[in-house]
Amino acid sequence: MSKTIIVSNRLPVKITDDNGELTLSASEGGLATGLGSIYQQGENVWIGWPGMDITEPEQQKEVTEKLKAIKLIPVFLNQEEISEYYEGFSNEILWPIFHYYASTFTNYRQSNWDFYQLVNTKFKEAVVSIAEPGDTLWIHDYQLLLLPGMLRKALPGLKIGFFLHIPFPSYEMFRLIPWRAQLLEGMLGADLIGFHTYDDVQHFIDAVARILPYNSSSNIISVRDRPVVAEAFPMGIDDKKYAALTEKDEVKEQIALLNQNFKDIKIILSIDRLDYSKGILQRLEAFELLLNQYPQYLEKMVLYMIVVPSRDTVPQYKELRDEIDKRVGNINSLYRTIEWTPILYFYRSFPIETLSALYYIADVGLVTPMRDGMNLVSKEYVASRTQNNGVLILSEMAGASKELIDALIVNPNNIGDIMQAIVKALNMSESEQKTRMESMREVVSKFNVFHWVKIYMDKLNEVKELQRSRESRHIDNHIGLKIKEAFRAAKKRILFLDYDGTLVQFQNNIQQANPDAALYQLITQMVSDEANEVVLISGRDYRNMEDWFGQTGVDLISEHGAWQKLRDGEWESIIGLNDIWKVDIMPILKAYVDRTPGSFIEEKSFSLVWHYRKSPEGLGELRSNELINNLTYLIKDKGLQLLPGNKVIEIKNLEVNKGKAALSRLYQRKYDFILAIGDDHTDEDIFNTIPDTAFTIKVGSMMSAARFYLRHTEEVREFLTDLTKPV
Ligand code: GDG
Repeated sequence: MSKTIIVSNRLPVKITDDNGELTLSASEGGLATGLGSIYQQGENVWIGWPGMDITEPEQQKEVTEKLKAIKLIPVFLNQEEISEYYEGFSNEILWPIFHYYASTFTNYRQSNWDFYQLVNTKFKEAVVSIAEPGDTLWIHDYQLLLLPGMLRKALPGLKIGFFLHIPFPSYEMFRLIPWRAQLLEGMLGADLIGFHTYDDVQHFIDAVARILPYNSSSNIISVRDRPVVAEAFPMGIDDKKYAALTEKDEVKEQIALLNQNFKDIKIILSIDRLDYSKGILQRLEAFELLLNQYPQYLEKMVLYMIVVPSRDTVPQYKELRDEIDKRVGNINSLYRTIEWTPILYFYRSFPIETLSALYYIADVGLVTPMRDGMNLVSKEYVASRTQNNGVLILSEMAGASKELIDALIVNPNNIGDIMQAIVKALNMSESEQKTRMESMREVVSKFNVFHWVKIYMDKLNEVKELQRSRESRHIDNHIGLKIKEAFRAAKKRILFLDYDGTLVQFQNNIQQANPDAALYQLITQMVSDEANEVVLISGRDYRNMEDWFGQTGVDLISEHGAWQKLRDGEWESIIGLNDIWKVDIMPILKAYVDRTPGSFIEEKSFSLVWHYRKSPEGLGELRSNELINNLTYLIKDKGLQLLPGNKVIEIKNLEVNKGKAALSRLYQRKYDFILAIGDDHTDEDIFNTIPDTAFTIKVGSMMSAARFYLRHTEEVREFLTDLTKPV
């Protein structure tokens, strides 16, 4: 029976030490609730650090036993590992960079990195000791970015999912990390990489494109021959649990008490872990501004602020705590009256029942992080509003703002904006509160944490399926033999071969991708058999094709089919094609060349191509998108087509494509063996139009209509050499 293994830095457990007597209790974080449905079933387990420095072998044994009973497996870390890997690398390098808090003072300590690798290796060993073929792994968060890659190496067939709970920063931030390439390679060991938002996905794909030599098409990255998918899965909460909590007697009692204490006083609630990314100081500033600008609210409202202790061994967190203490003290001392204190501040955690009561009675939920992967507090507030009232103020920098669009969305840096939002919230009519809250409650309910787990797991299985079907279509010995048998049995064969990316690799300079001696030799071998018609079918200019292959005995189709030449014939173009449209398009392309260093125009007889392979990464893509937008309308009535290719955009006559050109060849004669090999999406036209009995082969690992796959140009050459070798 295959099992699922959850891996995260922390195990969902609290260990308390009563004079050497350890007691364990399950902790109920959002992740633990969501994944509870998984790890508590069958053989499934959860691997992680129990959260304490337990060094005594006897005690380790005891803890291991106790954890085993609740399906948890510990990875023990010593003090040095905790301080270097967890506090150092994870929380002083990754956390700030991923939350856009990098500064010139960030210290990229080598020892932190060494320990990060070491502890990830420790986790790997823990997984390897229990993983079996067919198992599924779900690895969580930024402390374990290297783990998927390490496991992929150790157990290549494993199904590995990874989820990042914090934002993935833009390339400009991410590139600062000295070990950026290794971190990305680590993540790409997974089959499915999940993020909270679409922006995170885009940032990740962008970083991969700029740092690693992998191609991607929309959200699928080809890691060597393995497609890896990056996708957004906004995490939800167990909304029913929060709704049900408000009905509990214990919670009702607390609600009654709070109502009594805050009669006629509006409560603005703020709950966070102690973290500079949560925008606590800015929130205080906005609140102070409100007290200052709107004296009518004095004694009419309170800010109920809970800050949960966290990472207080890290110096910045200690400083932050001191600063909060100071600010709260200042504000309270300035505005307090005998009967009223503006900020009720608690630096500790509370039982969930108290949170529930607070969520239930708070008139305003004030959630204004500077950056937050998702932010579950905002969703918990909404889920607890069973009366469909209350107002959520939410930072646009929280992942949750993408879903909870009916909140009052604010920029957390704009103190005035936050203040105005509080004023608006305090004055919002009940009907508006209801409309907004109902629609947010619907979102929170539909996209709850169980839904999150389900769609993630479904997708992971789907990706694995995709890889398997891709793998089964790769030409191995067995398939190779079948094709060879068909080849041998045939009397009249036709071979359509694309050139760039199929027979030779792409080069920065298009003229550098010229044929080498080995390729000419292969061509000679192929054409020496009278039964073979070899057709090189390319988007290149016909003069270029003539120079290279005019005398080799192959048939040539160039410019995607605009020109054709039989082996001993003359070049002929499709009748009726014109190029007068070039007059209109050329100036536009020239403008893009002026604005995009490294780009240039290639003029073919019936098409124009804008190349950006040599342009700075990113700028080329940006301009190419602009260009596409720019041209889309213009080409409509001109009978033209836009063809985005590998770092090129080609504008050509609509009626010309490789599929039509190939098909016209097939009309002329009967062939009993048809083969087509190509790598980019202009070749898909061939795969889609020629008969199903043809052997169609895609080079690379992108999605394709082809029946089979080869990995790269060398494999293509080996395959053709073997296929056509004289017997
Ligand atoms: C990371 C990402 C992402 C808070 N105080 C108490 C308490 N809490 C609970 C809340 C909530 C959780 O802690 C905090 O979750 P957040 O999502 O708001 O923030 P992070 O801890 O930073 O979480 C974040 C999350 O991962 C999930 O992917 O959303 O962006 O930074 O559930 O209720 N719980 C109890 N007492 C408290 O005093 N019992």
